[in-house]
Amino acid sequence: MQELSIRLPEVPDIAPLDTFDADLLSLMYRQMVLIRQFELKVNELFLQGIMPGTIHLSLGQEACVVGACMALEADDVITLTHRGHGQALAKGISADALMAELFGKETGCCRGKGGSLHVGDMSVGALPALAIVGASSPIAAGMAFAFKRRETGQVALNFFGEGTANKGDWHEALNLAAVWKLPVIFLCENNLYGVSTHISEVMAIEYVAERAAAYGMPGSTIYGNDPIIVFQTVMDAAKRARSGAGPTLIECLTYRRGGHKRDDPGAYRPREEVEAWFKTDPIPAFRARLLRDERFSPTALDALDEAAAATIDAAVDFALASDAPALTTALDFVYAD
Ligand SMILES: Cc1ncc(C[n+]2csc(CCOP(=O)(O)OP(=O)(O)O)c2C)c(N)n1
Repeated sequence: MQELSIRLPEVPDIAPLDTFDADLLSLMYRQMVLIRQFELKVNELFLQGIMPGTIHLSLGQEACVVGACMALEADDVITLTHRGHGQALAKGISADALMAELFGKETGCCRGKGGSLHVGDMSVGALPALAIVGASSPIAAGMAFAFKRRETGQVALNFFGEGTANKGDWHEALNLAAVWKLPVIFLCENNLYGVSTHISEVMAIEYVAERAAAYGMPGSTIYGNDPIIVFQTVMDAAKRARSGAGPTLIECLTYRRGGHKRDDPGAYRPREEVEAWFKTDPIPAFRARLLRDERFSPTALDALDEAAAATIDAAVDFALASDAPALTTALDFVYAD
């Protein structure tokens, strides 16, 4: 068996932000804070026994999803994973619609029929999540195939975890996407663990992106706790996809702050690894980086924090006040018309 090796974060040199538009940076910060606060609230409600269902949180992975989604156009499409709350909010699903979905209410983004594991909304380009690990990669390639055939100029972005990269359907998707030069981006949120299994126990290579070469597409492993690095890498990949040059594999190194799901304290993770990664928490790091730029002040960023908190409180009120779907709608959307 492969020996478990501790992987500590390597934080790259951070470039100055002055070439970036202040509105874009504010939005990036606001989105990351919104996702963080959304999930902290969901966790709190879950522990109080108010929030039903099982919940996979993406606390700590906010920079990956915000950087990636902000690099896409509104009509580009993402596929979501079981850890999809951040992906959904980053692509434009409202906190109201997402919270209501988690409560199984008819005002939810899937009309209360999906729950946490199946969130999405095609009106904002977020394909409802599939809980079957790996199943969304061929679907992303399929959507990209349609975009190419119809010459729409759209791009599909497939979110997945590093554990998923060991599944057969994932490999088939990458192969076909490369052979047919499909406009798809495969974006791995590598948080080092598939449930409790460390990457070094299931992969004999160090990085998922090394596999790109085997399929004939570019691949890169980047620091995933900085939204600007992710944003720029996905922008390049999207440009390449739109130009007809084909797919790209991007691996974002990140870490989940909690366990795999709510009943998992994550005790299998070495303390040294946890402590090192927790120090790289993307939100305080990005905040500190913004504050080194004279266009941002603590007061302005505090105001964004407060606005996000108000949005989440309103989302909880909205969800609790909404009705459950009527029993008569149980079979709606099960079959195509
Ligand atoms: C085909 C399939 N096998 C097993 C599972 C159970 N399962 C759910 S999430 C998960 C781990 C996925 O790990 P990774 O792809 O790294 O994503 P992460 O949970 O780290 O975000 C597993 C094994 C599943 N949902 N689908």
